[in-house]
Amino acid sequence: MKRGLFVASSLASLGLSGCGPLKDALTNGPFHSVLSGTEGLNRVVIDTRGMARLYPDSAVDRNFRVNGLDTPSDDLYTRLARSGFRDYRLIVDGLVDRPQKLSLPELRAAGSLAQTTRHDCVEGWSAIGKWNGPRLGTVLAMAQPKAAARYCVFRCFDRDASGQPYYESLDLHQAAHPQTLLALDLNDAALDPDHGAPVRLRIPTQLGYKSAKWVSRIELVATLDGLYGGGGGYWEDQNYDWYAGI
Ligand SMILES: Nc1nc2c(c(=O)[nH]1)N[C@H]1C(S)=C(S)[C@@H](COP(=O)(O)O)O[C@H]1N2
Ligand SMILES: [Mo]
Repeated sequence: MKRGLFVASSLASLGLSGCGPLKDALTNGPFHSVLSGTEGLNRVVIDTRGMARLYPDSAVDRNFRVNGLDTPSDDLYTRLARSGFRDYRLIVDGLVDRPQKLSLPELRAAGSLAQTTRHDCVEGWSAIGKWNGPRLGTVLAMAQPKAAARYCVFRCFDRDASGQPYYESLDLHQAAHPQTLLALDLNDAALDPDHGAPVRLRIPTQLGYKSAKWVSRIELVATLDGLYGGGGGYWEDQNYDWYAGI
């Protein structure tokens, strides 16, 4: 087992999250009161003008660390992966006028932005990768969100040991940030299963847990209430901040 997964699962068995200790320091320490006091301001600065730093391709970490829940091994995912995800369709539905079912070639045709950015995990490690794929905003626009839509929810193929699915959410403003991608490639190769194949969210302006891997469906909703724990994400339901701007 990879060390990160081992640490995460042993912490989980203690009832602590994989990103727990540092996260506790961030949410309970003095840093947090500074953050909460200026959160409104941060939100404006980061979401409308703030751009994540771009790195030269020479800075990429060729062995990009793998972290989080285990790569899905259920029948559906295994079958899709075996055929090179030929039968995969990304569903975009919910509060939209034109629900979409997009194949990988259709997603590639929707745009291709190459972006070398740093992924920051709340556990305290970072890795630089070159990501490539269409902007999330472009793909959402294809589905024509209705006026009542406020968030997009990312449903993923993976589940934790207790059967709880991983999910994440962004508001439509964060989703439309020009650096928010649906990544199809990492370091010039199609995403491998461990890094979230065939499609993962890549949002370099927010902490790593927001960048959902193995995305199967994006649902547009008016509220996050009533969805699993109501926190808007797998880790958020375990008390991580929904707003994870860096
Ligand atoms: N579906 C899914 N997405 C996920 C996770 C996960 O467990 N499941 N872990 C998150 C966390 S905490 C991190 S740091 C990154 C790890 O991405 P990597 O394995 O490509 O490094 O994925 C994020 N997205
Ligand atoms: Mo993370």
